Amino acid sequence: MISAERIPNNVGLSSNKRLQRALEHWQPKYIQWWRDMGPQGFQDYHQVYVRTAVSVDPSGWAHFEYVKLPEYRWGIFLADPVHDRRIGFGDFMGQSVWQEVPGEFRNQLRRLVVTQGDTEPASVEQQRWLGQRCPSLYDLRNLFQVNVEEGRHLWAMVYLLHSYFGRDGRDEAEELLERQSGNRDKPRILDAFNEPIENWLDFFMFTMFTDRDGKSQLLSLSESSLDPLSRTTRFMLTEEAHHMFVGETGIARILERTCQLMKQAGFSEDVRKMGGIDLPTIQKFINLWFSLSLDLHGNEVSTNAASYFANGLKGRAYEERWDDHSVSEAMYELELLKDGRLQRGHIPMRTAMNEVLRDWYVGDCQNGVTRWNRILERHGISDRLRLPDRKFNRGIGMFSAMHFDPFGQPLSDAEWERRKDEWLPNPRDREYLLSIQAEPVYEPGKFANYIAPPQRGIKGAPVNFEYVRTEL
Ligand code: BYC
Repeated sequence: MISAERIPNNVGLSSNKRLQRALEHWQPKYIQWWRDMGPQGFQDYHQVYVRTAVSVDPSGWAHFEYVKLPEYRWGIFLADPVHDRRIGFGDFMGQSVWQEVPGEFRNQLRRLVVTQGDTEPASVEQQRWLGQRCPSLYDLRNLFQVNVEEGRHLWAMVYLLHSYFGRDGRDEAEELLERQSGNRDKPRILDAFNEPIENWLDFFMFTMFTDRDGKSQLLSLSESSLDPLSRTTRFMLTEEAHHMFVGETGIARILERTCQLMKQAGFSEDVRKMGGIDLPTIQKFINLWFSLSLDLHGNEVSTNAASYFANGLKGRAYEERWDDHSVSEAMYELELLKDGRLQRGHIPMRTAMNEVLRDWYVGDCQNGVTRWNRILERHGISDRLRLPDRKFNRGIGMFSAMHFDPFGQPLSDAEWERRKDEWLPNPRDREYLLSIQAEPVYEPGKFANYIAPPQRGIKGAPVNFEYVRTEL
């Protein structure tokens, strides 16, 4: 019998026999998946100083302890209910929110929950080798914190599938453990979650840009008329914030170190000679992960998105900040690619909801890049990092039909082939990064040469705290 203590929760698990039975069936498969596909080499002997959510109030949420990863207590939490919550947008605006899934929207809602759920284990799979190349114990612990929380996000979606989608939901929950990132026969659903994350620059960019798409999507799902989905995603957002912190500060620390090395080299030397990561390489990884994460917002013109909005399934980020919540007449202006030519045009705003969310996302990413540039400025370095144009390197949406440079200028196929290595990581860049990450740093307080230490440790602990310890 699964005890409520093993699965911290605020969904009344101990009195819900049906859910308990469903989870009893699913949990052993999850643990087996974690052992097979989770952090490689960190399953049995290592204890990690992680936080475990034991309740949704701040004191219970920030509960820290040493745990062996497969023994982490993955919990199920919903944000507190909002009294008399009403549907805030679309055709049913003003009506009471739903506590059960309406039959007519069952397929659409299931698809949204499954797509969201699929990304969570995918990211753990993508990151499973990074522990073997970590720049410090502090970073190793952060990686595992992110991993266990992605695992918990999977639990959150599986809770919804088991509780609200009957037999189909149970089948989907099993399949979430069967698809595998990068597997040719059974890949993960969205493309970015099949890309390898083989080095720590990939990891920090992923947590900066791809987890931020998690934020976009969770913000829009937290507006949903399906109240359990809204409450689940609202709590997930609090965890997502830490993942983006890991990404943004990880890159900030690399930049700090790169600037120090550039100065030592008299501003002229290639920092690779000193074991650092040069700014052009950092820019290429921004280009890659930003463009992959733009794709995760879907097509610019999407009837799916229009219908999600009309039916109240998925809103806009911070829906309450908009004036018009029905959006039945409004038009949206955007750049369109028609017959191979770029032109500005207008489309009904409901069909542009993916693009509206992407606008929010681009703004949020830009704020992060601006903060990174302050580090360069502080060191008196005139180079600046930038987001590439949103047409660059797209695999989804209308701009995927053509090639564009990072400034948004169209390119012929031949020109793209000739120049893409200038803008995206090439095999030599990847080889170099692996070469400086070949030896993991497991000594407390020590950091790899290419990254500066953080300004402070975790939860008041010093930077040289033993965040991961080996029990042998
Ligand atoms: N890759 O009408 P469209 C996170 C397909 S990340 C492959 O635009 P829609 C996290 C689409 O399936 C957040 N295929 O689609 C971060 C459809 O195919 P079919 C995850 C794609 O549905 C880090 C066709 O194109 N959250 O949480 O409007 C670590 C038509 O496209 C892609 C969600 O996904 C793609 N990128 O928009 C851990 C939220 N994009 O069926 C976690 C839920 C589109 O016609 N999902 N297609 O053959 C959604 O809201 C929507 O599914 C999407 C796509 C916004 C993703």
